[in-house]
Amino acid sequence: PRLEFGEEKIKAERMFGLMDVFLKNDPLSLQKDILDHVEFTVAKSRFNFDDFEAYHALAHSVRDRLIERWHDTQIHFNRKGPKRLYFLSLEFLMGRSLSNTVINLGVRDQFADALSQLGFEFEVLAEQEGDACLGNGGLARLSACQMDSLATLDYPAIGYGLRYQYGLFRQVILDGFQHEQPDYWLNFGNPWEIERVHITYPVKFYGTVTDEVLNKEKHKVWVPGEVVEAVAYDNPIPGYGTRNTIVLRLWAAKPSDQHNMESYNTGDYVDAVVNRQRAESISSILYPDDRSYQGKELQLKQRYFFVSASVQDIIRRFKDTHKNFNEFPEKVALQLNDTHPSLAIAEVMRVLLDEEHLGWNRAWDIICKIFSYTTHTVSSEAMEKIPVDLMGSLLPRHLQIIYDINFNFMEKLKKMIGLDYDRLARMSIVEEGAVKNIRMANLSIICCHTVNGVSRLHLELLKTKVFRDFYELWPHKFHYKTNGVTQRRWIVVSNPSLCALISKWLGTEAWIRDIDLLIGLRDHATNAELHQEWKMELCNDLMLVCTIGNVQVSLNAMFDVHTKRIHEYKRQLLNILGIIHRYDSIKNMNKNDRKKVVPRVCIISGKAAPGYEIAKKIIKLCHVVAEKINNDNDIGDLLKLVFIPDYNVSVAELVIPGADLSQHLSTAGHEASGTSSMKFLMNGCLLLATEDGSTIEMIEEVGRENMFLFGASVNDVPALREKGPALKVPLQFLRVVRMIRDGHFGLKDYFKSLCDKIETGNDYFLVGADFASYLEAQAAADKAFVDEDRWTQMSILCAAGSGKFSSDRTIQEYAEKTWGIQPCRCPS
Ligand code: KOT
Repeated sequence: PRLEFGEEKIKAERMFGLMDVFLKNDPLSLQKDILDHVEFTVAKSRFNFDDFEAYHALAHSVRDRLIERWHDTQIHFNRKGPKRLYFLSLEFLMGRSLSNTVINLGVRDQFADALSQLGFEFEVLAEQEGDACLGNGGLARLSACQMDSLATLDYPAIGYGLRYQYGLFRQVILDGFQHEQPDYWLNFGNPWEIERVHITYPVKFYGTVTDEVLNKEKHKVWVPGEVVEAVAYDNPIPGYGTRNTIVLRLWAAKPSDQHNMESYNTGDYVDAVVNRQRAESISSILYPDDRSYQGKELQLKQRYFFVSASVQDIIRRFKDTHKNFNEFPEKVALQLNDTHPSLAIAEVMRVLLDEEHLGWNRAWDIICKIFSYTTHTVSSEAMEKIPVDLMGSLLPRHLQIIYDINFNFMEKLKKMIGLDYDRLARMSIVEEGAVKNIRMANLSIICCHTVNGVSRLHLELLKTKVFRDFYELWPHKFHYKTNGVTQRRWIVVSNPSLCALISKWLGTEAWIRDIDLLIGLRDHATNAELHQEWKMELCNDLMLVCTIGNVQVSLNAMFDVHTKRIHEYKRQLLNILGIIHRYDSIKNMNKNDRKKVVPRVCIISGKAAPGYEIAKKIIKLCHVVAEKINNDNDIGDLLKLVFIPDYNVSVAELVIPGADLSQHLSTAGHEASGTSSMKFLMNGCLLLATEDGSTIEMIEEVGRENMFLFGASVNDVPALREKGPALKVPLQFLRVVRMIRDGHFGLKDYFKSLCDKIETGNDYFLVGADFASYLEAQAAADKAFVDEDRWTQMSILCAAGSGKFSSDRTIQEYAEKTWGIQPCRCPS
């Protein structure tokens, strides 16, 4: 039986009194814990185990400490009863956990010492861990950074997601072509999760809705056609410099025991069991994203499964301490990470109406107070639309509710704007046409109290283009919170030498929790001693070299990095054309001029969505160009091109600290924010970038003179596109495209469609129009690189000015302005 609240309180107090009997972190205790886990968890002899087994034992010892703090945090939150944030996201890119966890717990050095006395090296064991890739890219890594900040800033928050059995596909390159392999990441066990066999909820699908009378009132009853069980897996997320440890709760689908029993009595037993097993497929796979929504049934099932389990969990937690729903909006904030979890709106409405029997007006009032939504895109193709037929068959009751919400909204809208049918049609949740669709963005805007963009420019585009009709109706709903990344992972974990250097020159480690202090580096930007140490630090290249396989590169070269998902708008093609131009220019230089060339190692890395043909061609093009350049003895060290396969969080952790220059080339107006640029900036890497997304805000923070900016601005883009075939492109551009067309790198037929895409008149992303300006920025980077002092100073100023781009700042803004939550710090 559950303890009464008062009893729980007494018990908790007793527990806090016993704090010093909890796990200890002295070397002997740690060694004993690790060896016990070798013997009893990994089940190997403590006298004979390898690195992999040692990693698991180590991870379990760390996990024990995490669990302890997490329990304390939970007890503390339960006692205080604060408003909680529920962060709903279908994607989290957590990467590895070990180093991040021990650093946040403040026990890294203790564990490293304990291990070394056992004859193991911490770093070597850390390498044994695989990445948790439960997401596609920017949006998913952002969720991970935000969880770290929520924990560190002591906010009472819970993250909800799906426990995919297959993470994002692994990219394998064969003969320069991308192939996809499944990432069955749980194969070797996952020490970072805690299976909660008792925290399960039934999730219903299909079936019919009937009217029933209960206590003289009419109610809708949904009789499902299929029921699946959701099981919770908890992943503790420790804060840094605090005892607070929050949780990321991921749901896995299991066959349901209570339902679908009929088949057992009537049909074939074996068939029935096999059928039941199919339930697990709901949470089995992460959909690779190509930014075009396809309306697949399994994907919709997956999203509803996630939403329903999370909503049941949230309502159960609330009802544990509340008798009615009056206080619900004061205790619950629900954040939708893009529209992917937006079915939660209809689900909460359904529960309040059909299960809690609240009237429509009361339920609707609650909905409007609890939901907020962040959009991560500027492209309307990426906006989620669910075919009405699909929704009607899978979620019949939700479709009714969405229709009712829409009806009410349309009636209200007509009164406000009159009978402007075009506008009414654009703003309706239901899109009419050959296939009727539910527009999830419209549903979200109508039901959320706040819609956030992810950079200032993004909000501007939402207001003037993407959501213009809605902005004109409800200007107060629209805001932005510029994205940020966590300095814990992106400096402290991945670049420990830079971390030590920063702490030394700031005279404190406090910047790890208080990023504003980073600006203090500016005071030393011209200090010769710092320059010396900073330059040594920039030579981190060595690490990078180890990762780029069998291409010989010079350490004096500029390491020029372009890593992100392969997408036309991100313009990896512009980079490759620039490299071909550089190659061609060097080939045509005399000996003297060659001496002035700044050697470059160009690194490109990123995955293409499996069905995205053009993106896959770009990867192949990169490989054929690399093949040609890297094997040209005449070029030697002056230019190398390397494609690093299977880009993920761990690859990013290696590449970012080693980069001198990083490229962010999106056509202006296409990148909602961009977050990799923030990680490079924090690491003192200079940026070659367009004025897009959050770059515009970086210019304000570090100064235009410390960046290499190029290309059309957002305001220029429409006019340039308008020009069509009359658009001027430089001769150099025509020349490099001609080289590809003529088969200079082979496969001319294969690359034809790629060349056609950037031909004048066809070049939607303006590769040709921006080419001259791109080459100028590249030349400026070369020039700055040879002036070591100037480069070093620019690098210091970039790191110093990167404070704004910490997710701590972002989360604090969300907490204060959107969610209305307060820190709730666990005593330590
Ligand atoms: C994917 C599908 C539909 C809608 C949005 C996406 C999406 C957007 N996935 N990742 N993003 C990126 O999110 C980042 C975090 O906000 C941004 O920095 C970046 O510009 C987006 O492209």
